[in-house]
Amino acid sequence: MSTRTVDAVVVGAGFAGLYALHRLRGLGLDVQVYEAGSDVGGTWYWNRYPGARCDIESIYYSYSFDDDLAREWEWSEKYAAQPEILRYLEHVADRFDLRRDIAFETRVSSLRFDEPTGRWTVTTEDGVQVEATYVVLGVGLLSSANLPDIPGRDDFAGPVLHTGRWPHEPVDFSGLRVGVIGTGSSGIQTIPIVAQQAAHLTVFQRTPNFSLPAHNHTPDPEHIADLKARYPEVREQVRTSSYGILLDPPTQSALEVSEEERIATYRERWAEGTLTGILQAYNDLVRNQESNDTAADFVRERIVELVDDPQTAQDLTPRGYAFGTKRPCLDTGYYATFNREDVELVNLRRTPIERITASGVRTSEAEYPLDMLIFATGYDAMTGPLLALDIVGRGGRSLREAWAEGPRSYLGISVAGFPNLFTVTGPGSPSALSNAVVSIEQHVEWLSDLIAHLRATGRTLVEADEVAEKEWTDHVQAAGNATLYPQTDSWYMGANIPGKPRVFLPYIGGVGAYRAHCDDLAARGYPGLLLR
Ligand code: N01
Repeated sequence: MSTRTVDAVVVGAGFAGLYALHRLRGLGLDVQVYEAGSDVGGTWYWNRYPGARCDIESIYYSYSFDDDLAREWEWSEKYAAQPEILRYLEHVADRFDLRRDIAFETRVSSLRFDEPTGRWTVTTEDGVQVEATYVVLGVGLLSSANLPDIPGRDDFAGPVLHTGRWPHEPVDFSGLRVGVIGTGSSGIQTIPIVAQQAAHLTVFQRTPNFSLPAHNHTPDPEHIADLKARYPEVREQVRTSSYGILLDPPTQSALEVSEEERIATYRERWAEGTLTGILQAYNDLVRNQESNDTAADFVRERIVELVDDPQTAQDLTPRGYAFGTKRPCLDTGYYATFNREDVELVNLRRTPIERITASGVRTSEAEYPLDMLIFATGYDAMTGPLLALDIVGRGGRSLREAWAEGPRSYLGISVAGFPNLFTVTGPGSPSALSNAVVSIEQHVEWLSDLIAHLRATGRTLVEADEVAEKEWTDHVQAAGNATLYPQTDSWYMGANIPGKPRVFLPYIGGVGAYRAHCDDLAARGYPGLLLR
């Protein structure tokens, strides 16, 4: 059987893969997309747990590449819930006729670079092979579910769910004793909803998180009309901002203003209900511990106000790490949920889990009988989804070998020894520290312009130069080391996965500055990349 040859293979049909397909098609390329799910959506296809919604305002957490799409689509909430975001992505797939080039329920199992032909052989789990000149990996940052190896994990007799692999059919919690392990963004979103239905909910918390109120609501039509009326200007502001959202950059240190002024500012930001409002109130909150303490203390005081039982309030209060260095959460009624009689918090720092049994969870202190267990235990972030693919580049060297001591990448998009392969929002790019959709668009546009440049100049191969890759990788670490992030155990540092190298995974230089740097490189003929 002859192997089909295409210009490009795209892996994943979420925000990244869909836009990559659209853009590469626009260059006249023959593109094949592979997607493990049965439809488009990526993260928003898999994360169907109750309460799942974005925590960047929907008006910005959407594509900006098509003015008509942006003007016509109406979000029903400030922070849309998962079903609406999924409908949006389905609409995009229909609108741009994307599905015809996507093979669904098809997981890529390996990618091999063939030096003589300069092409990638992409093999799927069902054995189909295709050859491609370019490979675009749009596999997401947070798509490799982490199911921690807790003793007895497989012994539990009832249903075991992971928030990132939620069933398609509705899950009924009525009358059930439900346990949730994990209190990151997923846990914090789902816990209040599960609590409303379950007979009893036990929350197993290892590290308390800083969570801020979303104050979600129907968007003000006048505000939306105003944004849409000046859409090109708004889009430009978002694209050149630090985080990919509209926000006036802070100019002062938290320590430059009086305590009274600071508290008033934090109160205002708390009332606004955004993920970044408090963290971006001052310019040194992620760099200076003393400044950070002012914001952390403010949030801690709010937690104590919201939770009735003093011990539970203490257990829910984060301490020992800087506010923002573990990704903060945006919630709807999270802390108040612990005021319910039928909700119990188990502090695993005081009483660790000893094992999961057939009928529940046993800690060092007690046995918690359960009918259903939900793992909200996160992901092997950023590198996990890439390393799950068996990628072998030039000279038979695998990506796993190349990244054994942590990811190395030029701009977070290209890796030395892996020609014509692009990692959308890969480690070393702003990605996780930004509105992912804005960062995705920037990467997809930049890489498709690069491919257009190659074609226009008669080149067939592009690959990161090792020296440039080292310099960029060092720069990413230096930028991270100038902040408080590396002091905290978080998925940004790979610290949530046993044995994972501890490096700062995203680039903290800011979306706008990063874009300007990438644009400058493009204008100068792509120094740092070897074009052959
Ligand atoms: O995962 P997490 P997540 N025993 O890694 C705990 C994005 N997101 O799925 O902190 C007991 O944040 C772990 O404890 P600890 C967003 O970027 C966005 O919630 O490691 N507990 C932690 O409490 C987010 O940051 C939205 O001590 C264990 C939790 O599980 C990222 O995805 C919604 C454990 C995992 O928290 C990941 O969020 C959802 C163990 N063995 C997700 N192992 C939006 O709102 C882990 N934990 C857009």
